[in-house]
Amino acid sequence: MKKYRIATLFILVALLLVACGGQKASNVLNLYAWSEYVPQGLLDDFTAQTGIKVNYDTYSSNEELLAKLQAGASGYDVIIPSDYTVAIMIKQGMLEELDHSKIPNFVNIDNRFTNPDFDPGDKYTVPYQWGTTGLMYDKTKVPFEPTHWADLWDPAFANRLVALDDGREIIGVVLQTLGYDKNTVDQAQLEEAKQKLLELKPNIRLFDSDSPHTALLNGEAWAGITWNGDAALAFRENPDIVYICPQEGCGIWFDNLAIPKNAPHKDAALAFINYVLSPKASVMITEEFPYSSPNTAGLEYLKTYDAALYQSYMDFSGTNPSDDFLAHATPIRDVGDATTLYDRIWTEIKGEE
Ligand code: N2P
Repeated sequence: MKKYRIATLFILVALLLVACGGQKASNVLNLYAWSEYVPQGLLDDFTAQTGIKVNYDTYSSNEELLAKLQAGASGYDVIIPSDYTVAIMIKQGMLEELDHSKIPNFVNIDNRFTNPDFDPGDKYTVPYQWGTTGLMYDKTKVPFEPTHWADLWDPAFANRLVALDDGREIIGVVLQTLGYDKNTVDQAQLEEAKQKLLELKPNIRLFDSDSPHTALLNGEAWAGITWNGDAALAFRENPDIVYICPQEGCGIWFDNLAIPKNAPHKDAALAFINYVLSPKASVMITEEFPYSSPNTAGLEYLKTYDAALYQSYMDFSGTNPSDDFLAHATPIRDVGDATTLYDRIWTEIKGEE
């Protein structure tokens, strides 16, 4: 009889421990992020400091991230959606609220990037990197100096362009070329953009969002529609690379760390987010994937850590765009139901190979 009572007691205590949140701290973190975006050295350092092992799965567009989560993928702890996708995810209840008491390094973020319109009050996200979508070219290869997106339609660029594999970005550029709002929901304008994009296809050698600068560096492509960090990587290898915001206007975006709803390792996710906002992690990010940094303390640290790298960051139009560059930059917005129209056009364009 006594034996049973002791056994019951044990079970009760065990149940109580679980119920009181006596769970063990997580020792694994599942990161789902853009490819070529989070340095392995950063992940290794985080593991060395915390004992938390990081699995890094990649995607190449916001649409891929959204589709995967909407299809029910539930194992991820940290994701890096861009502005308009954050807005969609908040609307659909797909993100956990952040416990800011666990993210003291948030003070390192430049307040130009806090409290953004897509996440008022920073309730669900903190900034990771930001940047532009512009025109990159090799000035020793191009037949003439491009200043407009429209220049890319010139037959001299036949099969010599690389373009991001990203429907919203590329259709957005074509809309800008036509003088339309890049977030239009007007069906006729979108149809016109599709025709215009079909006319550009003979000039597009490849669609690549992961490493478009590779095609420029190896000479396959002479110009391209790319993100700033990729242009910065190309410029490091080849000073003849130029990156501009074309006359019709370019793009601007803000990528953010967030925790998907019901993430299995929320404690690890918050520890990771706080770590990524440290000056040391920030420098690792800028060293390897030089998009623009929203981290003031990180940039301050870079100045002393590697003065030459800091100088090239400050001097390059991709990493440190001028006010004039930014004045012509427009963000992608959530277009609601018209999203299916953009998706259909993009599928049709891509199917036309
Ligand atoms: C990195 C992708 C940058 C994300 N490969 C652009 N929002």
